[in-house]
Amino acid sequence: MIQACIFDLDGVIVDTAVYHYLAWKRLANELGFDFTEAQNERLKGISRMRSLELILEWGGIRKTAAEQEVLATRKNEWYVEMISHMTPQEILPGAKAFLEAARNAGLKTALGSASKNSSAILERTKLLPLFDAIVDGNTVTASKPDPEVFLKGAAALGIAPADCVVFEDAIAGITAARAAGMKAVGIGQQETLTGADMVVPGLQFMSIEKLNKLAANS
Ligand code: B16
Ligand code: MG
Repeated sequence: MIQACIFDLDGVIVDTAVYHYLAWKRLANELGFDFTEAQNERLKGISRMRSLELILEWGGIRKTAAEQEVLATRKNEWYVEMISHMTPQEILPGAKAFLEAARNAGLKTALGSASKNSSAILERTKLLPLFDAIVDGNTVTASKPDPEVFLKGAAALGIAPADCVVFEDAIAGITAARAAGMKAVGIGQQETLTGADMVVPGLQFMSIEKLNKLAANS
């Protein structure tokens, strides 16, 4: 029986990809090379340090670990400045309504995100009270597709992994959910999110009825 919903943040609840893009682009430009939107797409769901490694690789630049820390901090300062202006209007369509519907149906809710800025984003968008637990880049050591983030979410809620459903927009997150022994609802395109138990274009297309059907089919 489904007892909990665990949500990825970026691409599921809000879309801060454009802010990541602007901050990474500024950093790349300062280092003397460009960074495209297509490259930014490939960083969705990927941790900050791994994203930087990939960007430096694409720019053909080598930096020591200490220099990488400085660069990542710089990028993050620009990103944090941008998200500090976010408003509830930036919540993706249907996300708030589905969170409320899940809670009204007696389900527990948790966040399972790679971001270290998730609390700031949830505060700015006023969604923090709708989550029973927050697990993010500050509490997790292994990145998706490792299941750690979702297993910690289930543990924080006190719910068995088999009774949790994960909502994810990145293929690495779908893989992580399956590895955790959870059901996975993909948010995006069917062709991209292979491996998900079900795919919807956005949470406005999700309902408790569909969730129950998913449970009945397993
Ligand atoms: P931060 P998610 C991910 O969020 C983003 O998709 C990814 O682009 C970002 O690099 C990562 O968080 C880390 O974010 O720099 O804020 O710690 O999709 O896992 O909610
Ligand atoms: Mg995501």
